[in-house]
Amino acid sequence: MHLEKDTTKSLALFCKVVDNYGDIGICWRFARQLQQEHGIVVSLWVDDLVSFQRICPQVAIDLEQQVIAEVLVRHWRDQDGRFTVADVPDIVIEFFACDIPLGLISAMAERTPRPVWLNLEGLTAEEWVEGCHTLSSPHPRLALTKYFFFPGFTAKTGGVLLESGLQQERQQFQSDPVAMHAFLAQFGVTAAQMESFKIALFCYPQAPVAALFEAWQTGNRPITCLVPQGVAVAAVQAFLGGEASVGASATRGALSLHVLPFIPQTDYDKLLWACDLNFVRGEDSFVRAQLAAKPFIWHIYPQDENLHHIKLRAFLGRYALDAEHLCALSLAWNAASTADASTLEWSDLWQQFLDDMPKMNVMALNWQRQLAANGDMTSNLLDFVDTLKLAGAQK
Ligand code: TRH
Repeated sequence: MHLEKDTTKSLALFCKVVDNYGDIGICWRFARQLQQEHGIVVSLWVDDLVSFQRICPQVAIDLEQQVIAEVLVRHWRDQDGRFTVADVPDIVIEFFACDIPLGLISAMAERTPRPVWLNLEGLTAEEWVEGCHTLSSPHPRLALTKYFFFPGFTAKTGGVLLESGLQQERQQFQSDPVAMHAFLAQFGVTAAQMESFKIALFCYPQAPVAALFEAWQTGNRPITCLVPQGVAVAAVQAFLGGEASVGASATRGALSLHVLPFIPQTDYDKLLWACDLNFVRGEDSFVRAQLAAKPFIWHIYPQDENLHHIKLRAFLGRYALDAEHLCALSLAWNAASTADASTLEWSDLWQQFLDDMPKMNVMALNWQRQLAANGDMTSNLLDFVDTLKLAGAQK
């Protein structure tokens, strides 16, 4: 396959789905932005089309290659592919240290000029990232250098994925109650529930959802909780007293629950924008909640030896230093509290958190502005590519 054009840059992005939807979620968002906002000819190589289809229903899972939103999507089946110099694009990106095919690396070494080769890393708020962002790693045998690109929350990192029109689109949607209601009404949210405190729930199965449902149910503020299908299934079924199928809903005490379809990624932002509070997880929904400029609780992807607790605290240290109740609920949600889990009073944690909403709304808006001030990750990455080219690093 030949991707070169005279003036347009070409780029191949390699994505291995380790788990769930975040890997392809990030790569798909990134690929579209590269194409739509920078006119780059993008090939997205992905090994798991089934996961991809869940966030992007247009994906046909049986095709070797297909074009979606002007991105060439290629099913990455194995490491054996044969590549010639003509197949090598200007930029090659491996997401999260996935090993790209050896045949491609050999062809990359033979191409003049060499392609820019980047490893796009995972997002963390830890400080060490600033020291590792854009570091180079020369290939042990070939005349090729790989560079590490770290997304992040400070100006010394690559920033986060942020589409150019996003904030305007969000503000427009959030200032249009009719549009917000129409969006939520398709999931069964009534006019009365529109006036309640609305929560979108996305988390890993081990989150203490039942404890929180209990606190919401017995609280005095009406709550409408929207849960995409497949999320928190055990607690949702227990609350509903039946299958957690799309369209199922129930009200007990102050809590009304609706099970939604898993929403296409292009619409997921609207759910976050329309709710008062978002529970998110992993990496991509976590970033989208921040860009929604609304308070959120993050369920971090679990790692061995509770390494994720370090990452969670690093983030809270940047985001929520002055918000003790947000920190307390976030730590409890992630089983990272110093207190014994069995002694946690969820009703108190929740009520204190809720009382802090006005302050957290301001914090969320300021944080979103701070992220935007770091520049968007895609532009930052392409600027870095240009600096490498200017420095002749790819000759
Ligand atoms: O799905 P996640 O848990 O994904 C990941 C992966 O597990 C990955 O291996 C790990 O490295 C990473 O977390 C930290 O959570 P995430 O990152 O939020 O991705 C979910 C994607 O699904 C995101 O692009 C938003 C999208 N989504 C929808 O499109 N519709 C929906 O209804 C929901 C709930 C999510």
